[in-house]
Amino acid sequence: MLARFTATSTSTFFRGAPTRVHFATRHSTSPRPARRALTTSAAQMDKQSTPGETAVADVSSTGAFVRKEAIFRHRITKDGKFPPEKGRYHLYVSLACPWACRTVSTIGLKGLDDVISWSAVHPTWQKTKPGDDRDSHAGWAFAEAGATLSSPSGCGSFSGSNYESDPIHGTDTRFIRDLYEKVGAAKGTRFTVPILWDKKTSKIVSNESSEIIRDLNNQFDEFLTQDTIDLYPPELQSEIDAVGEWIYHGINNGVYKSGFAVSQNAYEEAVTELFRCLDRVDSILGKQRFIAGSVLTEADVRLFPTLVRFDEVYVVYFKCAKKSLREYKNIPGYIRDVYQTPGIKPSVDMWHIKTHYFTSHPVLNANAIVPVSNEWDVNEPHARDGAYPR
Ligand SMILES: N[C@@H](CCC(=O)N[C@@H](CS)C(=O)NCC(=O)O)C(=O)O
Repeated sequence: MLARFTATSTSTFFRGAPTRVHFATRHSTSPRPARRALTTSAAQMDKQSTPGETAVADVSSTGAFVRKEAIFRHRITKDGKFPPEKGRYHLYVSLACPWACRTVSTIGLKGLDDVISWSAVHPTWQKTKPGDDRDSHAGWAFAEAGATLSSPSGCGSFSGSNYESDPIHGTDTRFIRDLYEKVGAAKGTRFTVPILWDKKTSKIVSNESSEIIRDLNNQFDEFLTQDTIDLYPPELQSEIDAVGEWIYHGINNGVYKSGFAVSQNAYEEAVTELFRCLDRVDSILGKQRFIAGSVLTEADVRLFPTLVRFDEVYVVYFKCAKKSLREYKNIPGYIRDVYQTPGIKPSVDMWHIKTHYFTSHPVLNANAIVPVSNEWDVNEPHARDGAYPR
């Protein structure tokens, strides 16, 4: 019998009914000690090698995290191989992944729900070749709504809502990796989300969020019955591109460079640059409402997902601990302002976020313990519609 306790979340971040997270202690009270010893040693091995060939393994000789480029880079264009069409494309996402959540919020902001479908995977990574001991890869898994999964090394049991089996291929695909293998992805490809999938040709159009959101913004407006927001307006494009550049390196990817570094130097370099960039963001947000000007743009869509999970995950898990965001002057109000913008809420699910990071990488968090944290109320008034500078 496993000893267990239940934590019930009342978080304001959670969508729908309160979600229960069940934690099971690892230590069995089974009266069969020989069998128990075997199970424990198998789990210990997994903790050192899992999740195998993923971003966690992408470090340089100096111990710095170096992100691999996305491989699938087709674009949606009227006269190209992948033209805009209503109902043709599906987005595979994880609600934990900040890159994937940009695509979900773009769908919400633009009002594209009836044009592009999307579905989310379970937040806890699973072994993707469960029968093969030599393949230690763990990654995104499909699971029926409400199904319970344990960490890749068998710790805990995690069930919630807002995930489902593959709505396109059914039980034919168990993992996101299966989709990449279906299209013959080259060896060494990282099996990442988001994926923009073409249902007509059974191909991956793109697995690069920055390009997917650009295309969602400007290629599908003809299918909309109502006026829609332009997230990349001509007059702000150079500013959006300029801030996007340093925010990507310093913040979006900066938290990963901090969290996945395997040397003190690489970690300190990343975390120092991260907080330099966060100070810069806070200072800009004291002069204008949004990061590229007075209106919400693609630059906010890219920045927000990193900020909204920062205090809950990155401060603890990625050691971005110099300061939490709630200590800043302008960033907390900005997070609330963006969160409360119509269309954004479906892209924020704190159960998915916390469950994913803390339970998916045995090499970083062997026992898959999810910390109890002091979530802040993102529904509080943001008070950012007044005058600037402030
Ligand atoms: N460049 C990609 C990065 C996507 C990415 O790194 N996704 C992570 C989740 S946060 C992932 O799926 N990782 C799987 C792995 O590392 O194997 C984008 O922006 O779309």
